[in-house]
Amino acid sequence: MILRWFGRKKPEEQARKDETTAPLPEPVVQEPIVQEPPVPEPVAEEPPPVPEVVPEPELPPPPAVETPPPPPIAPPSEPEEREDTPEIVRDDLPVALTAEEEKPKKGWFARLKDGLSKSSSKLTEGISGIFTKRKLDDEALEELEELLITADLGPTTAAKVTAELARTRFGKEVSPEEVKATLAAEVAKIVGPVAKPLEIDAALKPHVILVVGVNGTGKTTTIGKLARQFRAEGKTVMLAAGDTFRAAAVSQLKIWGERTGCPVISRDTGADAAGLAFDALEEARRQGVDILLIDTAGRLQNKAGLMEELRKIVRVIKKVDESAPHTTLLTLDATTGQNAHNQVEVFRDMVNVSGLILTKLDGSARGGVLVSLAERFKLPVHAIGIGEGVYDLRPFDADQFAKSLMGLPSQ
Ligand SMILES: Nc1nc2c(ncn2[C@@H]2O[C@H](COP(=O)(O)OP(=O)(O)OP(=O)(O)O)[C@@H](O)[C@H]2O)c(=O)[nH]1
Ligand SMILES: [Mg+2]
Repeated sequence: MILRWFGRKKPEEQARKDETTAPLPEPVVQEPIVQEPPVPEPVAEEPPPVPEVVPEPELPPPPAVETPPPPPIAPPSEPEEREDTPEIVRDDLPVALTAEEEKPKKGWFARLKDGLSKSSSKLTEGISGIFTKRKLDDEALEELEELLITADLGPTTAAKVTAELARTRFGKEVSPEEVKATLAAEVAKIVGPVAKPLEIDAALKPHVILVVGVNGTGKTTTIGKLARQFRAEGKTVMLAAGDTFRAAAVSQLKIWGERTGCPVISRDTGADAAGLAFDALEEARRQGVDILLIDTAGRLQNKAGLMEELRKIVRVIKKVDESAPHTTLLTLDATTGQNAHNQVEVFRDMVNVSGLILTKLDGSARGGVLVSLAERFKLPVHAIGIGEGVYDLRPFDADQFAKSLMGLPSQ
């Protein structure tokens, strides 16, 4: 049976209420696996006994992790030595859970609109500038196309959307409101086909989700947010700290594990990531958990060794379950604009990316990139991140996104 996570249609307030009040089931916590020397062909281990723990009643805020923006993508043909990769110091992560998680007070649409306000104000101000008391002539269309390109909608989308406006309104006086409404409808048409809920196959124990992406794009944070949502739905979740490259990456995931009541399988820094993934999958199978979320290292795109590591993770987990990973999520940071296109190309060729999650749509003026990604790659967009909080990941809704992007009300 396929359960559609994100698929429920409810009034916003009710949905939020359900989510915040849903009791988390009793989790089991797995002691981290003690590091073993890297093994080329990993072998399953007997796990230690599993203690019962009571989950935190409330979710404290996520760790304040400072990550520099992802570097520009270099062609994969320029391998660098792994040893040369600069270590990002993130050892200042909080270790104690103190404050309560701030639950969102505003409805989802309001928060989406707030989040996209930088992108939408650029567009709406531009549109008002072009169309106030003006006929839709060639010059106005050219200016509009230019504006859409600078808002990261991409040249193809900009041309298509502008042509549609010209088809119906050319030579007529159009108001900024009419232009915005037409553009929102066109954007919704383009992104509609890719707005697909993340489907979890309940028959799989576990459904394996591999999370990949350039460093700093939000892989670990997205895993934490997803884990909370799955747990709130009563599913059992296990996390695998596949970013064995940095000690801080493991501790960051462990914090998310504590916060969401999910066991975290980890090894020490430098351990073989594929071996860890193998162990985690065996353990998840043994415990019969519903979902295994595997975190991976960033900086893969210009490091042949690390790229190979990602492929090896996939190869090795297939030895346990030929159909795994069942979902491969690519996280993309919306603030990187058109660079996200290169990232999709690189990761799509490397692993079989099954869907996208656009993060950091809040505070970015480049939210339009989602439209050009949809147009070009047609990959499902499962969810969008609009903040660092555990509640700031939501299913991608084409209509709401298009309206928010154009600064229009939801109705
Ligand atoms: N504003 C905002 N910040 C986000 C969002 N998602 C993640 N972040 C922040 O982005 C930073 C990087 O997120 P991580 O989850 O550590 O990214 P990562 O891909 O795991 O990074 P590496 O482990 O270095 O590869 C953190 O400070 C997060 O809090 C989002 O949707 N909005
Ligand atoms: Mg990470």
